[in-house]
Amino acid sequence: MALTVHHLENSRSQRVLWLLEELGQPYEVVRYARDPKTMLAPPELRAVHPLGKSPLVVLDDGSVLAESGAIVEALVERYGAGRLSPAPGSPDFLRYRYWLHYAEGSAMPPLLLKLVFDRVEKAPAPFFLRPVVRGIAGKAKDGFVLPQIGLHLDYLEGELARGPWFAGEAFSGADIQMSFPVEAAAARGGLDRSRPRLMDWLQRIHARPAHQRALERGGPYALLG
Ligand SMILES: N[C@@H](CCC(=O)N[C@@H](CS)C(=O)NCC(=O)O)C(=O)O
Repeated sequence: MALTVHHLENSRSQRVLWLLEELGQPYEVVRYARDPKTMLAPPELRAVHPLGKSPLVVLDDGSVLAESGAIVEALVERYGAGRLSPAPGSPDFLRYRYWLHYAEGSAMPPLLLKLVFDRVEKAPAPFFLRPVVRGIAGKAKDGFVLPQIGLHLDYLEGELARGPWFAGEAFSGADIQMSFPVEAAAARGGLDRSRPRLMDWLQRIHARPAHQRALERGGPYALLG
């Protein structure tokens, strides 16, 4: 059985294709389209894992991996042979593991809230409720969501002053895992040229040949900006 990536269009699973391209590890892709109204994954993905969320990877021994940070860690461990990870036990390895967790555990929640409140603001509502709904969404965004996104972006901009890549001098799986929140921030979280190190990092990751090969395997990816 070949290693298989269950890939939802425009999603976090783009990172897994990119990682496998960086590793030169052969894999198969099963593509899924989002429901155009809800943007959710189709129910078929629940046959692979009960949550039906992407990415999902089925290893050659049939084990199913979910949760992108855990997937990146497991694939680098299994196929990396020392590549894409700092030496275990080194200070950079601690940073590497930190970013694998931080991307989904800390960076994504405010970006997801921004997406949800943007949609609430635009959702159809009876005319007499519209000002109330928009007022609540606007207050949540201005009072909490946008300042939180700004806090994270300032932090990340500062971290990239320590070295060219998130886990130090070498490109690693941490950069792959961090790509989704930084791309989401550029697409809808206000990340722009005022944070030049993050923008430069984005340019450098997008220029990698493996990143481009992954786009060919995964299909159009709207988060590239
Ligand atoms: N923290 C999880 C999040 C998984 C997740 O929410 N994936 C999104 C894709 S970006 C998804 O499948 N959304 C469609 C749905 O929830 O139906 C991870 O990093 O793997």
